[in-house]
Amino acid sequence: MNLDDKRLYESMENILRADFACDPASAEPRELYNALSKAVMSAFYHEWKNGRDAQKKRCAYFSAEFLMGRSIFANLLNLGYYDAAKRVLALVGKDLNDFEEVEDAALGNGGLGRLAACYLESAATMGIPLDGYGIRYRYGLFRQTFVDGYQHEEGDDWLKWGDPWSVRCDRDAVIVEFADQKVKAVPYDMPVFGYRNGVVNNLRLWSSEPVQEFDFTAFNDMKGDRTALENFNATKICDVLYPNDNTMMGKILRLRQQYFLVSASLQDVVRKYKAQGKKWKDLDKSYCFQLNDTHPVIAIPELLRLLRKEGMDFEEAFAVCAKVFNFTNHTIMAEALEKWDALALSDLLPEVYEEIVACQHRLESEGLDPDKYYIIRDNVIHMANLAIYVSAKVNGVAEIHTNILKRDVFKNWYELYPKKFVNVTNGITPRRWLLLNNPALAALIDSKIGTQWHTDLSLLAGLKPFIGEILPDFKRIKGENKAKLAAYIREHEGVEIPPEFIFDVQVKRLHEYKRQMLNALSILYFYFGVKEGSIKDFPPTAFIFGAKAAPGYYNAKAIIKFINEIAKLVNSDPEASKVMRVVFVQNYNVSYAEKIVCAADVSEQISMAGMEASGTGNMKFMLNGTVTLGTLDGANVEICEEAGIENNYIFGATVEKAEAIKRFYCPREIVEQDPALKRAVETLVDGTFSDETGMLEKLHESLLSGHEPDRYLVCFDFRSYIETKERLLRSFGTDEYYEKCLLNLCAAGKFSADRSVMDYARHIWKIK
Ligand code: 26Q
Repeated sequence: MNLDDKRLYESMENILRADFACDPASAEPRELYNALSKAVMSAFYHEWKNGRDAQKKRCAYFSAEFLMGRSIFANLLNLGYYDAAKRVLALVGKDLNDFEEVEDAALGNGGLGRLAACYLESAATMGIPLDGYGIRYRYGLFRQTFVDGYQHEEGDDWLKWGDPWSVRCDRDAVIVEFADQKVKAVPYDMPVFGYRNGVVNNLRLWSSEPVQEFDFTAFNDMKGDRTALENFNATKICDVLYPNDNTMMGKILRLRQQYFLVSASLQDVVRKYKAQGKKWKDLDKSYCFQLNDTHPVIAIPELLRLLRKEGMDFEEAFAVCAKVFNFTNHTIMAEALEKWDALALSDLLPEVYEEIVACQHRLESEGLDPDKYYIIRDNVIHMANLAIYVSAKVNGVAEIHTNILKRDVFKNWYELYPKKFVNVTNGITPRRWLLLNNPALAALIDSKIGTQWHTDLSLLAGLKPFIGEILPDFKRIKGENKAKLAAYIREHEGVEIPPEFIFDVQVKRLHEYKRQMLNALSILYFYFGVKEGSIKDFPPTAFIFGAKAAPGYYNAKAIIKFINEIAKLVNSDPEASKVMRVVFVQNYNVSYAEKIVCAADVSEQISMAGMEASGTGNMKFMLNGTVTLGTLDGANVEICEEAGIENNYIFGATVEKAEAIKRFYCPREIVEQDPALKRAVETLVDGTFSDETGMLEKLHESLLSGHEPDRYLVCFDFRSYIETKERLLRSFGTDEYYEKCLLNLCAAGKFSADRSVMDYARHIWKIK
């Protein structure tokens, strides 16, 4: 046993004795997990709590979501403790795999929340002083199961095994005030470890609690005294994450969550800033705030309010805010842009509302066209407009997305403030999304170009000359990853997928614009083609889906049912199942993604052009050596720029074309002229599938009739998709195909979140 192992073992042993009254040999996995995590935490206490330079400017990343996934494996990797932990566990006959039962911290919905998590890790690795501020939801994104092919939701008890990676900081608790209640905000701090560089940044998640101890007698008596009820409600604020993704819901509890997050976080920063004894007008020299979409935008009027309380006049306070806030937009969809009813907001937060009104007045006084520039109009508050008006910088998340913001969504604002608008293309952390999820491939790369690329992903380009050499090993590793995934799917979904099949994967939130429907219809097209004999020698393919639908999103849930019915049809067919399998995995989350991404042969990124702001799943697959079957949308465009369009499989209408088509689009005509497409579409209503709810019929309706039939051009892109997909599947297995995979891997450098956070630091935060 070397010194590190010995220290780790002894530290674990002490924790097990004190907290669980057991020793390493008798401890259960849950107890070992807590002890190992806490032992690591205590070893890095000094770097975490004393390692910050008070002179350095810091950025606070305000986000309603942080989709962290599991911390233990990523932290061990970053700290270089992975092997030590393995050895120490082996001493008592245990294994890191025992911790596969640990729940994900799913305090986010999808892309936006996972991006925040990747940025925290990358900032720590790049030595950028970035702190996360969020909400410690008691229940994260719901746990999904399928019952008879329909999605069911259950509460996500992510704290089941405890939360050893957080520390409750009672001494930093603050009070948050609403018009009708006061609540205590208690912070839980989570260390964010840089990759083997000794840097530890912080993620501070707030939890709401009653101001006073709960008084049952008063509660039972309800003596005209509001306090008891207020206290009872306090815990509710952080109860649960709203499960919506790219759709707005005007729920007042959601506004309470947003203000709770923002008020507590700003009080925290204000307290620290005051302790430094500096002048308020210089706040931007010490701090800036990145607003992750509109969800935390209420921070702007809240800081105005606080600065006025500190004695500034509105113009002075405005000048400070216009320097410290920056705003990231993640979607162009009108239904996702946040709006709040002015009356409801002024009832809940009267002083904050006054500041928003003051912003509106200031805007009016600039003599601009009030139809083009407004924050409040018809008693509705437009949060994105408020954010743009006051922020120093506004950014989109991929080139094409930023261009659409400038040209279209925020056109008027761009004309007024052209210099405010910048692009920062999204990225992913290569530590979690290659080193951790695909260690064999990472080791293969190391053996050719060393390990520098772990923190400078552009160096992957240096692997190009070795492509021929590593090809056989790459194939073998992919094969092994596929076999592992197939075993996992067999165990968890009860579906058999032969590992030698092509793994064609679409995993992401379920949304009509992402067009899981297009994929589904293509599977039916291939199925009927194989059955009828019009498609010969179909390359054996497993179509793998993973997605959660927002519980209130009817069509999204219908699409899940549809795909599950297709899976039943295909998998139980003795002929078709020889060359096709379909599986929709349950409860797709970060940990499932780690297993899937390293095992995919085809990455489906097939959103209607102009709709996907960036996408980040596309980058994860690329980094693991997977070709993209996709549209020219979001970051797919830049993936093709980097890796060559000829090395990917691009189909469908471009943004320009899609916009033009939409004006005189009639999907019914297309379907009538395409019998194979018609056959697939008609399965929704011809009794092929069992569905008592009528939701499949409704899907049929939304494709062919109704107000805006086939809003996302599924029928229009169908042929182009089928042709490209069939060409891709038929090229699978050739050396040329594997070369394309590796050329994509070599070109993935741009999509490191390290590059993204450096872009933010240089151009937006002005740090370093
Ligand atoms: C708003 C109001 C009320 C309730 C919920 C919401 C809400 C919650 C989450 C609205 C939107 C979201 C999430 C949006 C999102 O994840 N967008 C994705 O962001 C990624 C990171 O930039 C991009 O890669 C994706 O393209 C984009 O869809």
